[in-house]
Amino acid sequence: MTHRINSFDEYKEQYEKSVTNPESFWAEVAETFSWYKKWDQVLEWDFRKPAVKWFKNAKLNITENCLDRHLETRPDQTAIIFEPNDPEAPVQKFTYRELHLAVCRAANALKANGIKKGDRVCFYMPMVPELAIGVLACARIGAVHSVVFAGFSAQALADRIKDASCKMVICSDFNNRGAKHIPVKNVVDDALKMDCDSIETVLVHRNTGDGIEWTEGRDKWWHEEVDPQSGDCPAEVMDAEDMLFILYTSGSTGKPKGVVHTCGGYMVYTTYSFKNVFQYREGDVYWCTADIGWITGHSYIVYGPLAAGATTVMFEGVPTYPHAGRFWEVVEKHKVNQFYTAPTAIRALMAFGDEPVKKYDLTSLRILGSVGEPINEEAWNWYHETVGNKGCPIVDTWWQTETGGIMISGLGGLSPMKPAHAGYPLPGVQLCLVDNEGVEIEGNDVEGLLCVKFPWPSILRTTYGDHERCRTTYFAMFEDKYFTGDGARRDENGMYRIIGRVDDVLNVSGHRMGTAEVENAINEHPKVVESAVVGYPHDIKGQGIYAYVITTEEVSDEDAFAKEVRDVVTREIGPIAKPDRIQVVSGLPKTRSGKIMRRILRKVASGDTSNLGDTSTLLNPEIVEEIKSGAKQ
Ligand code: 6R9
Repeated sequence: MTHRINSFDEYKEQYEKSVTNPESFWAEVAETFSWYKKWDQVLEWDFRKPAVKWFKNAKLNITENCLDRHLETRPDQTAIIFEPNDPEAPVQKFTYRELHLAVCRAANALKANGIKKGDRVCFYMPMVPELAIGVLACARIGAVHSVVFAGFSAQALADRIKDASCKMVICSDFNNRGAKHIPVKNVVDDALKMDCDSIETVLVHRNTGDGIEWTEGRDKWWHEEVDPQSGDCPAEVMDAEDMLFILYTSGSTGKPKGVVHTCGGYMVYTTYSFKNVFQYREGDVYWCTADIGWITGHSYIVYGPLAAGATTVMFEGVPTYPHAGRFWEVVEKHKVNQFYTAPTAIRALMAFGDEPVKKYDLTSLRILGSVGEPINEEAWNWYHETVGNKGCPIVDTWWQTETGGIMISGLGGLSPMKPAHAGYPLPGVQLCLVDNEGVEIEGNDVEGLLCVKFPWPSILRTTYGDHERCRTTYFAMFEDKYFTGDGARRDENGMYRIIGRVDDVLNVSGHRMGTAEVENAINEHPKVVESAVVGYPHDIKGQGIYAYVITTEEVSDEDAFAKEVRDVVTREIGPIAKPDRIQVVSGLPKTRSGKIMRRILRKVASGDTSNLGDTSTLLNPEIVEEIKSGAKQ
């Protein structure tokens, strides 16, 4: 396939072209895909509404592009390598022909169970091939998938099912994750007790074979529904702007947002960015360690790599099971060429030293990728020196659920690299930095709020069921710009360094979480009156969660109380949102207008109390001393 940039000069040329004539640039890229009907117009947009249409009136099916068209050129090439949690368990491989067949069967099973174009199907599953197959089966028939990370609680799952009025949930019986054995179907059963009236069917994939509860009429086995189906399932003709999926993500308010991506632009952009950032070549084996429950898994395990005809690895396990060398063992085993992971995993493995890395032959590695949060210099250097043996370029890829694909990154091996800097925008991505008033900050060696001033093909189209929320969150802050919520620096050479969120969003181990979301969960504890949550620097997680809690009565056993609070958060959201530190306080620092002054709470949480800044506007300045003296370290 064409459109792989081959030098930094070529990148500059392409970038220039993408800015001066975006429509012809993207039309040329889009020409390399298969469409039932081409577009009448490449782009129509208005950020004020927002309304963005790419490839207007074009018709396609993304699975034709991920599967069918490869049947002519690479039917016997491996599409997916599945590496199970247990290293002794057999590896499963699907060629493009086999994957096509599996997807068609699953698609027919969905149809047989009443799923039609436009219906929403929720997934709550481990990283097994059936997850990728199920997602593609939805896309095949035009159903909209909403994958919920299987670490979320029953409550969080129920909220997401209800928000999208899903008709079906697809889950597994149990999950194996490291040494853990997680009763997933059980969580689904609990969620469905919480008024999820829209659900008609629960399709259960037999993963471990352990006993589960069964609701006759509602629950069905995946293998019984899928296996007898025909392997012929014509792809539904989709408009380029028809919905492909919903993926929930946290914002600064308590309620997660259903970010909506559509078929045409998302396909074009994820494929284009995949090939260029990872410099994917025919025959390469590519591995992204993310979970398909996050956007990284959607775009860079499933859609981008498969549309590009790549071999993509799916890993069920965790980095440290059964030992801290597991990632490297898998790299050696499958001769992985591109490896894409998160800084939190790198930091966690770095703590085990070089020895678990050095045990394995990593000479197949050509490109290393990072995503999810800023990568600190120490982790960057270890990744580069120990894992990459100084011979593999690192691509530090900045992007978001809302952007659908990678926005800022080096192109593996072509672009200049600088630790902790994501680098330059991809072709088609027109960035700008603005000040608090929205005035653009020109020139280099400057810092500001990161915005994008022109649409790229995989920009979010709406937030499900609430378009106004999409407008106010992303497009109303600054006129005619998409606001990312991140602050960034542009260095003297124009390279971007992401500083982090400027809103009330935490980034814990690369997972986004709104402070309000965690506070709402903590407030469910019967003894909690009010709480405030902030992030603080954490060696492994990047950010840890620090919670300040006001209680109805005095707490005699703080440890026992902290455990109760963590249990409540686990129940409401999931274990990833558990506060690391919990401090009981008698009040929170508030301004006269009643706003919590988080600046002070952040400073105390990070142990930096020497200069708390101006506290004179506080309604209750005396509380600051109490908070300082009781700080948890
Ligand atoms: C893909 C993904 C998005 C937020 C984003 C930013 C942070 C992601 C980053 C990064 C610095 C990187 N982020 N990649 N920060 N350098 N390479 O992670 O999507 O879960 O929506 O998170 O993550 O703060 O705004 P999502």
